[in-house]
Amino acid sequence: MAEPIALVGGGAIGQLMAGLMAQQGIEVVIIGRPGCDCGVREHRLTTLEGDTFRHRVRHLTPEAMPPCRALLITTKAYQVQEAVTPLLPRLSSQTPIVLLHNGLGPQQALARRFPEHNWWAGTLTDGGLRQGQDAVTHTGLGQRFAGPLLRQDALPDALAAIGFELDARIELRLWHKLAVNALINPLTALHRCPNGELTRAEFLPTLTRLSEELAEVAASQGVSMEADEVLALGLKVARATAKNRSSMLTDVDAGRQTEIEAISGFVVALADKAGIEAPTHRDNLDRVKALQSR
Ligand code: KPL
Repeated sequence: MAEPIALVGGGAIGQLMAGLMAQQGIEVVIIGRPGCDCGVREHRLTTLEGDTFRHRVRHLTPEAMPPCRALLITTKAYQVQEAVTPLLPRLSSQTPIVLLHNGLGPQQALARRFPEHNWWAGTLTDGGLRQGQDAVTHTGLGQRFAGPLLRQDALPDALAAIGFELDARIELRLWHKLAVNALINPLTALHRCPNGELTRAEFLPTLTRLSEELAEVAASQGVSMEADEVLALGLKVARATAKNRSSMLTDVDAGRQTEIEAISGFVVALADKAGIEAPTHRDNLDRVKALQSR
């Protein structure tokens, strides 16, 4: 029998990945925190067509992770390093480790620290809504891309089976996703509004400054993104997801830690390193951190 896919992070995207793979007959095991409740649980995926797909998933502690054909990480950006590091000794250096979180920073940090492992990063634009502990609704069909960070490698078959495409320049795609998140997420959290509100004229000056600063920081890293391209992308996604509450707004409302450090914090840290001013991203960083600590 083929080895299973191991998945860490049981939020909406993690459960969506598990459900889509189970539909393709691929076994997924979910790795919880040390000491978590283990056992086989029934999960439910409500498909785009409104059908209910039920599948059984083994939940295991990190120490019980079996040999797997790939490890998928769908935790929040700030949880990735702590979640993945203890699992590394249980993985072969060939096993793809696929990081699917928002923001940038942890991907490069992990790949630099453990270059013997087969690091991948990916991004997807599907919508998923978690409905209870083991249930998720697929709310929007998106595009799914993944690419290796250190090696040339073929797309893991389990990712291909659920519609991921190989992107050999995944870092550029991650920069585009970072740009979208850096324009939309902090402002929606600070103004407590759905994404579509940001297309109103009053937000244009701030979005323009965020785009200009981001393009300058990207250029300092050898990443070519024009400010007007960044702005157009941010506005396009804000329009396309107009009714969505961003993940950062949802986190703030739930009193959870946000991914601000891997989004605005990443931009500000690179700006500081390159001696560039990024005052609008810094302002977002400070204000969202202040919201979190209330
Ligand atoms: O990725 C997102 C998020 O909320 O984190 C966007 C694209 C902004 C959709 O809400």
